[in-house]
Amino acid sequence: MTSIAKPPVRHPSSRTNGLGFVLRDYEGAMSTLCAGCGHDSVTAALVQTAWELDLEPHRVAKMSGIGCSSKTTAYFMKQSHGFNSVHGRMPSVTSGAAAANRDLTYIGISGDGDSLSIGLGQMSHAIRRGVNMLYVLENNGVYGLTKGQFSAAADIGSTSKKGEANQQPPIDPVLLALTLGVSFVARSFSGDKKQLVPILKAGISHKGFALVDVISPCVSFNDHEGSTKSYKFTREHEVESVHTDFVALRREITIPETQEDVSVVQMHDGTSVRLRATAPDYDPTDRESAYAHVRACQARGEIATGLLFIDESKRDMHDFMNTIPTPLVDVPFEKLSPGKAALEKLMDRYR
Ligand SMILES: Cc1ncc(C[n+]2csc(CCOP(=O)(O)OP(=O)(O)O)c2C)c(N)n1
Ligand code: SF4
Repeated sequence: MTSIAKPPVRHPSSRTNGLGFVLRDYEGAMSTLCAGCGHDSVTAALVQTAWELDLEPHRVAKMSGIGCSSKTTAYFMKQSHGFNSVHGRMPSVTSGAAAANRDLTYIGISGDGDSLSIGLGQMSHAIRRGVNMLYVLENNGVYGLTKGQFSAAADIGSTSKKGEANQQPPIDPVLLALTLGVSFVARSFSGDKKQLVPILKAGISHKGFALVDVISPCVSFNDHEGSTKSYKFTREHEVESVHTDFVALRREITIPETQEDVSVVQMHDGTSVRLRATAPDYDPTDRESAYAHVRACQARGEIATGLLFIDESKRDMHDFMNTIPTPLVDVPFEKLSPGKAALEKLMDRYR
């Protein structure tokens, strides 16, 4: 993402999306992160995702906690709602917001420190509840904002900038989410926009909790030889589970019969996509094999990326709680709060 303020003029030949907006309309404030920080690449992917999905900015709520990662929400979709909460508390604030207004698109951005240390309980319960949100975990293996302490995602033996080796086992957010019953989980790399954008699109379009763990190197404190979250290490150890692409729900597009490894599919907007099934035996709808795949990659010192698991049975927090279809913010106050007399009557039942 840019660290230089750009003039707010629109080039006459800029492409517009279905709402008539250009890509720049989905940008946010100027980034204050270090030049080269992976989090800024995630921002660029989010800008692209929101533009391509024709998201209406005023129907989006960007939620975050504290950390360099949590600043991301300021750098995209400047016309959207946003809430920058206390360190680790983004999931519960989002749960509350989603309970009150089920009609907004919730995009939560967090760090590995924010999510896996102070916010571990919060993230776990948002997964259990199936809060309908995209949860992006910008994972750099350190606390960037507080200058490079090991986070709970740091691998055993990976070193700090000064050379000290981490002794404690890491928490893998993908394995944790699978165990907690997550209905969508994927992993990607900030340096791989081609893979990340379709995954973010799929995560936003998924009904229920969608976790996207993004390896997002911290160039100031964790991009050195001994790091397992550096650009170099991630590029060398990435293993894509299946080639991922995202097609929005419209008229059915079928894959043409072909003898080739690559299928060319025509899209609604006139463009075409090339699909290559890299791992034909990988089934992203089987929780057990997703778990086994991530563990096997880990054992080989590899990083499993791509869409790792999806369950489209379409149950989210509102289904579990059996709430009404109308967002609570649109329900008249008298209905939401029937008054003192009704409360007294209810309390009488417990006396
Ligand atoms: C309650 C509380 N405890 C500790 C802190 C200090 N603190 C600020 S950000 C942070 C960790 C940030 O790490 P991470 O979430 O991984 O984000 P990054 O900066 O690496 O992107 C900590 C410990 C705080 N702000 N509030
Ligand atoms: S300290 Fe690290 S995480 Fe924070 S902005 Fe700089 S590179 Fe990014």
